[in-house]
Amino acid sequence: MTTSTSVGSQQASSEKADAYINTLISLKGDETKYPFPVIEDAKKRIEDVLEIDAKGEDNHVPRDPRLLRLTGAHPFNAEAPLSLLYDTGFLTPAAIHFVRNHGPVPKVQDEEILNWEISIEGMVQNPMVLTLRDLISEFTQYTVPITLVCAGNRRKEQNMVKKGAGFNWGAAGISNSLWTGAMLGDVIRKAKPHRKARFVWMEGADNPANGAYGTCVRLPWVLDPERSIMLAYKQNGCLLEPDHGKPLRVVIPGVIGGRSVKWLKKLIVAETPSTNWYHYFDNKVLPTMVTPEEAKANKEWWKDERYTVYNLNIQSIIVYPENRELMQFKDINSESNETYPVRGFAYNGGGIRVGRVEISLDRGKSWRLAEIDYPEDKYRDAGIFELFGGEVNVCERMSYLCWCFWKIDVKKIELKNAKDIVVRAMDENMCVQPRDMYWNVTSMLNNWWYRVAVQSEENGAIRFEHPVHATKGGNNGGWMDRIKAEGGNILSRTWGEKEGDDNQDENEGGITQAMIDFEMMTNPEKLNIVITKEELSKHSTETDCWFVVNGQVYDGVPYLDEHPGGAQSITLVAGEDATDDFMAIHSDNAKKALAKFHLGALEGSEKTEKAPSNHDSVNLSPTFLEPKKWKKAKLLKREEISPDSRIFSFELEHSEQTSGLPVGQHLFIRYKDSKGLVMRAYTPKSCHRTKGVLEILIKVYFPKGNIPGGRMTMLLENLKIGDHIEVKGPIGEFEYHGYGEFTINKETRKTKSFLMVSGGSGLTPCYQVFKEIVTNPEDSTEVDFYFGNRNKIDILCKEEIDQYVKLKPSTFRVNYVLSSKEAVADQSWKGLTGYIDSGKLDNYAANRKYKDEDFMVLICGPPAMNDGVKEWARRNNVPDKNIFCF
Ligand SMILES: Nc1nc2c(c(=O)[nH]1)N[C@H]1C(S)=C(S)[C@@H](COP(=O)(O)O)O[C@H]1N2
Ligand SMILES: [Mo]
Repeated sequence: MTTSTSVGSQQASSEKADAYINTLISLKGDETKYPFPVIEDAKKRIEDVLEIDAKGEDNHVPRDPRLLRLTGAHPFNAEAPLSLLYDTGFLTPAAIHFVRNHGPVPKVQDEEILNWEISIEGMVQNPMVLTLRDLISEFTQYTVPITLVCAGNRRKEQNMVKKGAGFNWGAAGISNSLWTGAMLGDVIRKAKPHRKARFVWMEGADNPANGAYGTCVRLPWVLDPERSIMLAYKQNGCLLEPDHGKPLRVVIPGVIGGRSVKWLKKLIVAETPSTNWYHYFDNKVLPTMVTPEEAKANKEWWKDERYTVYNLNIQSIIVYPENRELMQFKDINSESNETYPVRGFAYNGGGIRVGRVEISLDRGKSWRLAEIDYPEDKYRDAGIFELFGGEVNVCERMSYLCWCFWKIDVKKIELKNAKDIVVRAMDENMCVQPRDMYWNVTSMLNNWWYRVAVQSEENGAIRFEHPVHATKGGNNGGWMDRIKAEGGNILSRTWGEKEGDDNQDENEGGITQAMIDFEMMTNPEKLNIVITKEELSKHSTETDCWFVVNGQVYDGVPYLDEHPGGAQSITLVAGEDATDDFMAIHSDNAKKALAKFHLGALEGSEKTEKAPSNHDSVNLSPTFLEPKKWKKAKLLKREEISPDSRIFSFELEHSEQTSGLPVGQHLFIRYKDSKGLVMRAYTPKSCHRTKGVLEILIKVYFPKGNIPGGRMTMLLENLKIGDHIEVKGPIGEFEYHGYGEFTINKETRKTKSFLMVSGGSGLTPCYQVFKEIVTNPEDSTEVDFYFGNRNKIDILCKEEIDQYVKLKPSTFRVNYVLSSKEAVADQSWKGLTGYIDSGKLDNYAANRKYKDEDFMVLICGPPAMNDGVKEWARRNNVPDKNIFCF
């Protein structure tokens, strides 16, 4: 063990120590003469204690006011604004390095620094106590550029989907500094670990809520120079700042920040992982189905070391364009080649290099390779040299411990035409960032594609939106917030954006793959032709072969010559049911191709059980809907009840006919145009007693800028009076019979009271049920109805609902909840504001008369709302069978 610094002495007095430290600080040179990035923090240090800290336990800790505080005043958890972090470059000054403190910052005077003691104990032959002075003078000192990242980086995105156990990090819970100190491996080696030892436990001097902060790291990693695990006392050439572990901390590159224990006091060598509270209950990625309730109830999840996070995962983030950045197109036409540099950073764990960074402007259909700059390589190329009193030897290892920067020029016109920019990185192990979020209860290591949405603005400009905006509290300012407010599903294929053909989110409840397949594989004109089994059996030869898929008969002859699987695969099923084989191996295209050869429905199959009736012949049936047959209905009337909602009235077959739709069930509407078939589920507004017409209440999703509107709602919007649509039903698992009696999943039960929660156009199923209750003077079932909308103007059927309240004021209680910023600020609004969350529902629960088993929860809204209500109900021990989501 050699000491590369010539200064330092075990006998240094307090004054000598000061002088010594000053020499170390002054070792910095002129930045311009280095062929790699260097920082001189001493000149940029922050001196002032902020007002917010002055009264608290951290009143001795100076902080940079530019850092965004992510939690309350204390403990301090903060990140820099994303663009500030990026603009600052490869090395992050201590002042804006992210901070994650679990408790108050230990107070250590400068005079005490060199006498700071750490103990090395446990499974070692030479247990010892070392002062920082010993550490500096007895061990080789190194200066290493290292990126630290908190495991919770990007957690806010997960919390927007579903609130987990941690606070909201944006994407700047990452920083990169030059750390100076001894290698932890050198120190542990000197203590001589036993052969059976596998872990090094670490403990800090801080004393957060659950005892001293502690965790562990694997011993073989500690001993591996490629890992470069350090005991650092300097950051960017200066003694550690209080927030970053003054006077001594562990720095573990490539591993989540949570293992890099600050204010280090104790090292314990052991055979098993740490038993510290923070090691068990922090820094885990539990399986995605473990809910907050389950994680709380069942501590075994936390003690399972398989779910402990050590290495970071591959990550890339877009910095520019920034959140809310506006791009104008005044002087740019469609031929313009003017480009914009899309750029950001990437990092990875375990010392594995980021191998590539790609962006997509078409949601992952095609990708473009970005250029990557690795400033760490400049250190590698510079050989061995001294910096800040430590040896820089990046060239001696082949691991990658720092972030890198990527950039790609994109034509502005392409950005204008894109719906979003997504980025993904892949490491040298070919591990790539996933498209889908791996939601987990601690919301850690979130690394799904970083998506910047492109929104059209007035005058042809576009505005960029990051997923979230890092701030304490409010959710404002990112696309996730916008999608939530619109009632979209963030996790859908289109990230919840409503847009024509791509849109999978617009009220598609109840459509099963089987229904989609059925549409695809049949010719509507043949559906009413019944083919007997006898007839089928006549076509079972090698030259004349029919076969059956899903109860429909197809002609196999045209396939004999060109079937990719050979003629035999057809003749083998001649005259037989080929459903399993066909469905197992065929693509959607093959399924669609089958429709051409559709001959009819096989006798006795479910599609033919009902006598086929002709659309055009007069039907004197008392009810209109048939569950297995599409029926035409003519548009009679279209009423605009708000700027974007309509009531469409369709004519039934005769004036005495009712829809035949039980209360609480829905129906399908389909419409065919040149672009194909669209199908959606709706609950009518008219009731099962209404005669002659079927009224459907619909919120229209209009196109916005270059984003097309909702496919079905725009088709309906453009229907002319007299046009036909097709309907089929009823469908649904819930039916209300009156007097509290209902059937759910075929079981009939009774309740005294309903809690109904609807969001936006999710009104209709609940409306059906409460209307039935309220308009029957003898039905005394109680109803509490929570109705969430953005603005007052969006509240569908408000007047009617208010009328119903007047009918039964003591048993029908309505709570309107408005979520838009304007509504929240509106003093004249007397109803509730915000989202329908546990707070509001707890209040309901407190006033409720009935016990859990006597009430029934009905929900119909956007997925986030539905999940929230379900979660609340489960937490309040409402049995699952008493919760129903339409
Ligand atoms: N003693 C101690 N060490 C600690 C913590 C802490 O609260 N106490 N927080 C950990 C976490 S979760 C992270 S992400 C890093 C953050 O280091 P920084 O604040 O220097 O950025 O410190 C880790 N070390
Ligand atoms: Mo962390």
